[in-house]
Formats: sequence, C-alpha cells, structure tokens
Amino acid sequence: MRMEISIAPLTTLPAWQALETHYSKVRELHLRKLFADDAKRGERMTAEAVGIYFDYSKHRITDETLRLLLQLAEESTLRARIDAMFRGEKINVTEKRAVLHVALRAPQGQSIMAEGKDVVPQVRAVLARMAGFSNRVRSGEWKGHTGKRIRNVINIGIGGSDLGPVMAYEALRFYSQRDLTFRFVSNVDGTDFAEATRDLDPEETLFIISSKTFTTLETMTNAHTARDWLLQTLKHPAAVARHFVTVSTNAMEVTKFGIDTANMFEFWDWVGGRYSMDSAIGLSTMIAIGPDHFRAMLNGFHQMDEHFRTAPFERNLPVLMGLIGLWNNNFFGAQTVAVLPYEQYLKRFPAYLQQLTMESNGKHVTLAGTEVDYQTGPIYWGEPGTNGQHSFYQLIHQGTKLIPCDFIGFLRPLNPLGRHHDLLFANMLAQAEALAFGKTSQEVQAEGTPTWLAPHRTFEGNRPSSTFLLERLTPEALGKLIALYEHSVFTQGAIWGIDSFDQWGVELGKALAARIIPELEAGAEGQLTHDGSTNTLIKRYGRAKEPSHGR
Ligand code: G6Q
Repeated sequence: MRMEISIAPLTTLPAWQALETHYSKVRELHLRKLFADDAKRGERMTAEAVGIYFDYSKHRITDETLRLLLQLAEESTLRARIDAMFRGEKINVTEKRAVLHVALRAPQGQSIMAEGKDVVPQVRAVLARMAGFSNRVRSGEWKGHTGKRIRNVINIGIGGSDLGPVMAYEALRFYSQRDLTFRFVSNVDGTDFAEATRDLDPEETLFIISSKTFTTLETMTNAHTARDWLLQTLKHPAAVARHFVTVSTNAMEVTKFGIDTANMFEFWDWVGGRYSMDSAIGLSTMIAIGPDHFRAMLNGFHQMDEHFRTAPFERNLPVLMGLIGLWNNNFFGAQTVAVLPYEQYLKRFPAYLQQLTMESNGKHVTLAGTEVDYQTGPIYWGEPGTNGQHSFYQLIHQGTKLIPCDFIGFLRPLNPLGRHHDLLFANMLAQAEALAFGKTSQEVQAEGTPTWLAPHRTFEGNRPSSTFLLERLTPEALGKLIALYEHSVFTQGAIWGIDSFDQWGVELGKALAARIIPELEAGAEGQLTHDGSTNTLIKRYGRAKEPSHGR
C-alpha cells in the first residue's frame, strides 16, 4: 500500500494566502489589548485532553487566526497523512519506510499493520522479554560473570539511541531503583567512556549496546572499548555474555560483534531512531523504573496517540500546538522556540526535543524534492526554570528577537519541600505574564524611574508563549508530553510538505570523517586532497603526533 501524495504548493493554498493578508492586519496587535478586549480569553483559548491543559491565549492570535490556521490544516494533507501513518503506509518516502512508533505503545488487541502484517504482537513479545530481563537485573537474579550482582547499567548509544534513554532516566529518576547506577555513553570522545566507568567495578557492570543499525561509528567504538575494559579485569571472553546485551534491528552485526542474539532485544526499521525511546531502546529506562512504570509510560503515549488520531483539529492538542508554532515561525518569522520546563527532572527534555524537532523538520525540500519557499523547522533550545531566568531570559524579554516559549509546569511536586513548589510555579506564571504584558514606559516612569533610565526598564511585552500544565510528573505524564511534541512535529512537517522521518543531513559529515580518519592515523605524511583549510588542520594534527611535538 503506497500513499499517493499530491500537494499543491503550500503558499498557493487559499488558507495560506488568507493568513498572509490576515497577518498584515494583526501583526501589530498587542496581547495587552487582546486580553483587555476579551475578559474570557484566558479561559477560552485553552484546550485540555488526556490530562494536559494547554493555554495558548498568550499567542498573538485572534479567533480569525485560529480559524484560518485550522482551514490551512484542512487544506493540507495533514488528515490524510495522520491516517496513512496509523495505517502503516510508507510515509517516510525517501527511505521507503512506514513510520509506526505509535505501534510501540499500542495496547494488546489493537492491530497495526506494516507490510500486511500486524506488528503489535511482535512489539508486545519484545516488551515481555524486556520485562523479564529487567526484573532479573532489578532483583539481582541476573549475575555477572563472577557471580556478583549487577549494580551499574551503562547504555552505549548515540542520537536516537541515547537522547531518549538519558532524558527518560533523568525525567523518571524519582521512580528509579536507587541501588542501581545508570550511566550513558554516547560521544566518541574517549572522555565520555573514561569518566562513565572510572569508579565502576566491571564485575558489577552491565552494558546495553543500543544501536538500530549496529554499525554506528561512535557506538561501535565505545562498545569495543567497553569489551576491552571488561576483559581486562574478567579475562575470559565468556564474560561478555553476562555483561553485554544489545538492542538492535541488525542480528547479523550483533552476532559478528560476539554477542549472543539470545541477549538481543529487537526492534524494527519502521521505528525511527528519534522515535525509539519506547521500543527496546528504552531497556535502560525499564531497568531503572521497572516494567510497570514503563507500561504506564507507554499508556501515556498511547492516550495522546489516540487523541491525535481521533480528536477534531480544533480540540486536538498536537494540531493546535503545531499550527500556532507554524504561525509564529512562518508569519512572525520567529526563528527559535524556547522550551522551559519548570521541573528539574526534565532537565534533559530540551536536548531530547532538539533532536526530535530539528532532525525531523530541518528540511529544505518538499516530499516532491522541490525547494521550499517558506521557513521550515525552528531551532529548539531551553533549560529548566528557574535557572534560565538568571541567564538567557533577558534576551527573550528585552532583546530584538521574537522567541516563543513553551512553559511546562506540574501542579504537584514530586519532592514537596517547604515553599519550593509554590515559588517555582509562581516564577513560571510570572515569566509568561511578564513576556506577554511587559511594562510600559508610563508604568516605569510612574514608579519614579528617571527618564534616562526608563527605556532600559521598559518591557515591550507581546512575547508569545504556551503554557502546558500537567498534574504530576509520572511515567504516564511523560509519555503524554513526549507524544504531544512528536505529533506537533508531525503536524508541522505534514503542512510544510516535508519528510519528517529521514535525516540525510547527517550523511555527508559521516562520509567525510571516514575519509579523514585514516589520514589522521597516518600522521603528517601523505597526500591530502581536501580544501586548503582542512588540509592545513589535518597537517597540524599530524605534527602533534610526532614524537618531537611539545618538547
Ligand atoms: C535518529 C537518527 C540518529 C540515530 C543515531 C544512532 O532518528 O537516525 O540519531 O538514532 O545515528 O543510530 P543507531 O541506533 O543505528 O546506532
């Protein structure tokens, strides 16, 4: 089954053109006025589903903006693409693959087809194997080669095989088994491995080699280093079987590496790397929080999947979020989005979202291969509040750039400590309020500020933000939140008419590195055929390897 994609160029759609005209009328509207004119705006411009409350009233939109954005969604291929994704069609057209991360969290009994086969039973089977293994590690039943129980779990992987596991571990640390230590090694920089292992006992350490392809340079290099590190102490190659498990789609390469495929947890080519944290790539997460919490997280994902699939667009959280983001990006020209979780456990969430959003929607051609004549994915960045307030928020408040913000807050803390949570939550609300409404020069002067200082103390306001509220950071809530972003990325990619599921942009650098590696290893000698800059840098590196260097 193959989806026929026929898309009129985005900027020729009636809704797009109407949005352009509309933008010229509303661009100067101030949030102060929008709120003053509509006492109910702060209640009205909100949506709530599956336990996430989304306040989008502090965006520079009117009812007409929303109406036109929703019309744009209807005129685009969004509906058809949502349905095609859930039907297992090969919507990742450049890689000719289905995109079925939604199947990873489908409950037993639901069927999702890929290539004419229901994939849900295989997903459930791997989850059951993961649960069995996780329980054995957590209980101490799974022993290392010398009979000691496993105390340390190190996930070796990069990109999609790292960012999700690290983020989920940090996010759900509250629920983790505290007598186990978790570390994550991704970088080919030896420091990453050295620092992650320097205080660990190999006899008590389990490595999870997470790699969809099992050919990734960084992961394979770290995996070999891990094996050497282990065998230096444990000597016997048989130890590898007790201290290494893998998560991969590539059984052949796993076997070549010397790991028994009995210790391999499988996933499939229809799971994109950056959409894989709830596949077997989440094995470290499951060991940390246990199978029940992991299942609760999947359930959270699934609730948002169902909401995205079935809710009408005007009440559909990921669709609304995607559309408003598109309005900021394509009409107001906002280049970036700041993600500001007011929850310390979400400290790695912005980094995780950077891959999800930018690898997915950082594309310059449409599905048909033609150059886009509009902006695609914005730059995502951020830090947890309140820390960011004492650093980069200044630029968001008073700089010259328009930076829409996503505030993410939880009504109840996981670690209630005195007044902390009230202070945290108050700060989040205050920032969104200050960004939207600012402080006029009249207000500043009325406070007695000298005229010369008033411009510096004036806040223009009219800085847009979304506020997302959830009850408490549970595994289920995390699943919902991630799926919300996944599907808003999907929404935007569908409207922009791009392939949100490939990542050809990472290829060229990889190929060039493969060429440069032997040149660096050969030292300063040899014929170099790069550009003048690269040649000079290679030679300089080569000279540093000469015995006389630095003497
Ligand atoms: C994600 C990308 C990429 C990938 C890494 C690791 O969508 O495909 O980040 O996850 O390159 O790949 P392997 O899992 O194959 O090692």
